[in-house]
Amino acid sequence: MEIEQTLILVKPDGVQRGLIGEIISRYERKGLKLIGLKLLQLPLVKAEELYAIHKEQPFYDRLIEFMTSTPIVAMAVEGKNAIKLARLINGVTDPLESAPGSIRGDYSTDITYNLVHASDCLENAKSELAILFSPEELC
Ligand code: FUP
Repeated sequence: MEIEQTLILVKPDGVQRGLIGEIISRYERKGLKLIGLKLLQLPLVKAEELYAIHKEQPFYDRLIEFMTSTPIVAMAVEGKNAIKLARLINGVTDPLESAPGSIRGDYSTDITYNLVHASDCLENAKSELAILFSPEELC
């Protein structure tokens, strides 16, 4: 049972739809602890860094344009198995597969406009947290 830290983003659609509070409350209710939180317009270079692994994918340009279009909320959370739990709370990427009760299962019908991001492993959680937060910004 590992205490982990992970990065979660409320994507532009979540902010535009007024779902910030609803989304954050789901991680809090589960017992994950917020240790960093901010609203920002994601700079292009940071979006490219975050999604570098998808650079060759056909959806890459649309994804980058979307993620940099309007503000996002970035949060750092901490807890036992936080990385896996955050992704369970989010639901899987495909809206046809995401379970009711998950954020995507309850609120999203589109594979790109899917409301949230959460790091998928320890190594990526570390590098993604560093893209969005300086050490002084984490409590
Ligand atoms: P996830 O880990 O669930 O956020 O999803 P992935 O890392 O597989 O994909 C990252 C983002 O790419 C998704 F959130 C949305 C976007 N994407 C598409 O737009 N189309 C696709 O077919 C797959 C992913």
